[in-house]
Amino acid sequence: MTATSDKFATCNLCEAICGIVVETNGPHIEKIRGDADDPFSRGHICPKAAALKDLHEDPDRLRHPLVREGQSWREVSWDHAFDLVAERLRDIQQRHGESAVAVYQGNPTVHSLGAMLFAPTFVRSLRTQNKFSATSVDQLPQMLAAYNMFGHQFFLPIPDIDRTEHFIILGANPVVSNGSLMTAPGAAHRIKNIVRRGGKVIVIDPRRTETAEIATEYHAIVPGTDALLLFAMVNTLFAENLVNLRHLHAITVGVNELKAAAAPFPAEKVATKTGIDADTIKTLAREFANAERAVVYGRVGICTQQMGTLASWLIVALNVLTGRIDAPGGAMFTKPALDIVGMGLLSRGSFGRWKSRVRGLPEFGGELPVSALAEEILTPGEGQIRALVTSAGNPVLSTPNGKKLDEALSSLNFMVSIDIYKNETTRHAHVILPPTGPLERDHYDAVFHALSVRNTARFSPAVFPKPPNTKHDWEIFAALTRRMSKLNNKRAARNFAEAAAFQWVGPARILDLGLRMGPHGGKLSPFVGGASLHHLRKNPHGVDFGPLEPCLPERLPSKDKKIQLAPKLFVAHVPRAAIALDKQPSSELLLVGRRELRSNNSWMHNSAKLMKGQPRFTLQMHPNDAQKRHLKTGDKARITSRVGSVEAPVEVTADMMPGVVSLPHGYGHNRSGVQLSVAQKHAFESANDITDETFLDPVSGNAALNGVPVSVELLHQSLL
Ligand SMILES: Nc1nc2c(c(=O)[nH]1)N[C@H]1C(S)=C(S)[C@@H](COP(=O)(O)OP(=O)(O)OC[C@H]3O[C@@H](n4cnc5c(=O)[nH]c(N)nc54)[C@H](O)[C@@H]3O)O[C@H]1N2
Ligand SMILES: Nc1nc2c(c(=O)[nH]1)N[C@H]1C(S)=C(S)[C@@H](COP(=O)(O)OP(=O)(O)OC[C@H]3O[C@@H](n4cnc5c(=O)[nH]c(N)nc54)[C@H](O)[C@@H]3O)O[C@H]1N2
Ligand code: SF4
Ligand SMILES: [Mo]
Repeated sequence: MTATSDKFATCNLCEAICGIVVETNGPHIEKIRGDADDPFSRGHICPKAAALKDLHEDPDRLRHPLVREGQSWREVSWDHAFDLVAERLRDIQQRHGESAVAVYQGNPTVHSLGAMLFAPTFVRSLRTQNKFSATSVDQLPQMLAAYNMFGHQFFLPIPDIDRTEHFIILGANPVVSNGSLMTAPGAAHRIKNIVRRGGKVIVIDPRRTETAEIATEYHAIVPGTDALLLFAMVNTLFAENLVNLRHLHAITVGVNELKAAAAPFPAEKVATKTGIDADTIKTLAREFANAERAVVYGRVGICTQQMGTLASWLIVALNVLTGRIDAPGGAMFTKPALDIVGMGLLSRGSFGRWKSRVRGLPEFGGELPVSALAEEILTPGEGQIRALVTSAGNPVLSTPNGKKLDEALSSLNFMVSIDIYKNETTRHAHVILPPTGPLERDHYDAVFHALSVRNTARFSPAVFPKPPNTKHDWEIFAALTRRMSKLNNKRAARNFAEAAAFQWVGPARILDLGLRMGPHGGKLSPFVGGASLHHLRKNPHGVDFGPLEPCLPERLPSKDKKIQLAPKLFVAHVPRAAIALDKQPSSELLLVGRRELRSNNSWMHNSAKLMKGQPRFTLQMHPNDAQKRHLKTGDKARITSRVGSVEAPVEVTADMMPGVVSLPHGYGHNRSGVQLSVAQKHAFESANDITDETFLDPVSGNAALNGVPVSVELLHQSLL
């Protein structure tokens, strides 16, 4: 007889942070189901949760450090690997300067408490200006907007979707992505509830998405033109006297400057450019202004495009102009148990303190745009990058012109990857340091509780003990930090001391202190209740602190306690948007991305469970565009951009706007040296082999992964 037991845990694959129950039998997983007692996710999961079993058991997942010599890999001891890494990085820094070592941090970093707490000290110990991350292929414009408008890059307004009556969604597909910068487990259900309450849900996207399917209204928009549409909405609000800042009146500056900025963009002028007629635009603005509780929200499709910063700015601006910020049913701020913004645990941000060497792209929050990474490695001269540390990232598949970066990585003098797989990126590493998997370590969502539609907290102790001779990510970072922190100056000595102290204390006790000192905490007294690690351990399904509450101006991070409605940096770029009004439409097709429920960026394709069924790597295309090119569903097409070509089967669908085609990203597992046996059977090609590293949002340097001009031609016809 074997005994099964239920362990309560958290799915860490996406921002929805669903509570799960892992049914274990000794070291085995019998089943993973949603935790119906979780007060926040209430049993919701998606198919990816069950794939945590595949990930946990995956024979391809690395568990011990590997060193590469030529094409062959051998296992080494942790100490040997750490010493080797520190020795090589230091040697390169001594010979070529500190910035000769670059670092790239990927998305799963923010899904790990250990990495969140320990990676920053390690990155500081490198003392390099060449820091990159997935931020600049994702939410950078929204952070730049928050930094300029509220005074803190992480003070991000969250749509209060459980109480709104009017939800406008641009460039996001929460039914599939499960929500982003909007932690809302069961997002589809929450959106359906808006409709059930008699509210409106309006989706604006070049593709009639799964979210559009459950919305009350859908408008197709030409990729990259959202800023024009939003300007026209702002313009309508002013023209029709619909501006009403309500409670924000006393704490907002720049209303007149915003009005002037929007002046060149009346609805009539932007209609043909955006593909949305003038009456519809005006109605969108009027209904939004007149709704009882309303919010505009935008995400990846808004950020990763040429006018990403302007669009991100104008979304916040519309919410301010109608008094929706900090109002129930509008865009609100969290008060998380671990108050990463309020307690000053994260830096406010910075912009343009330095520029990338080759193209002069601006620093943001200490990082440079990743679109510049390949050229910084490939361009000789002083300041050239010669070594790279990657951590939880797969930039070869996830950043623009992946082929060029692929080549660049193979030219590095040294590369180390902290990663659980030998994949398209880490195959170039000389050393791979694999941390424990998500079920083998304690979990707390330091970031996503702070971006959530409710104030909740959940601590999930590791489901399984750490396997022998493995290390947690935080242990890897601490070990490397100690080796990298030379004791020859005060800052390095402090870094060393911090790393040593942190390592001794460990993430759980740091979290406990943070929870106690936070807004829901019981402080240091053992007799006062409130948030603490002990309290969360006693409530393994999570603790609900209730809906988001108004908190301005108290929590407003800006030094003058004001919301800046027209930041100078953004206003300076308005003429560029005006030029777009006069540009001739391109005869080419515009490529956009899409996500799928059973896929997670580039790295969950090794789960057999998720890869079952019809191949999902298809080029979606409108029937008119297909007909013009003599293409039908199933035909193989070649898609070509400035930087290269990929091949994909065509899927003809009226869901696409004419003139726009869509490919999912994260595939392309056919590169040699990859150890992903399931993914290699579903290799397909990488959409980022045709996205363009020179195609950018020029304000922030964020990659414009959407709206990329491409041509499409028939390669061979389907025999079916
Ligand atoms: N064309 C196009 N490109 C895009 C996007 C798009 O919409 N279109 N989206 C962009 C977005 S939003 C993002 S966030 C980026 C993501 O970009 P990245 O973060 O660079 O890529 P991921 O695919 O998330 O790769 C995650 C890596 O982390 C590893 N990993 C997984 N779990 C762990 C762990 O616990 N510890 C460690 N150390 N490693 C781990 C995986 O093996 C993998 O190598 O991609 C971007 N790229
Ligand atoms: N299943 C699944 N879930 C995920 C992920 C995943 O890979 N798979 N990734 C996670 C990550 S890292 C993130 S950041 C989030 C992203 O979460 P979302 O932002 O919700 O995700 P996407 O599905 O990329 O939605 C982007 C939408 O923008 C549209 N779009 C493209 N260009 C434009 C444009 O110019 N204007 C407008 N208005 N729309 C445009 C696209 O058609 C697409 O529908 O999802 C997370 N959740
Ligand atoms: S929506 Fe799916 S992937 Fe995201 S946390 Fe929930 S179960 Fe995990
Ligand atoms: Mo992302």
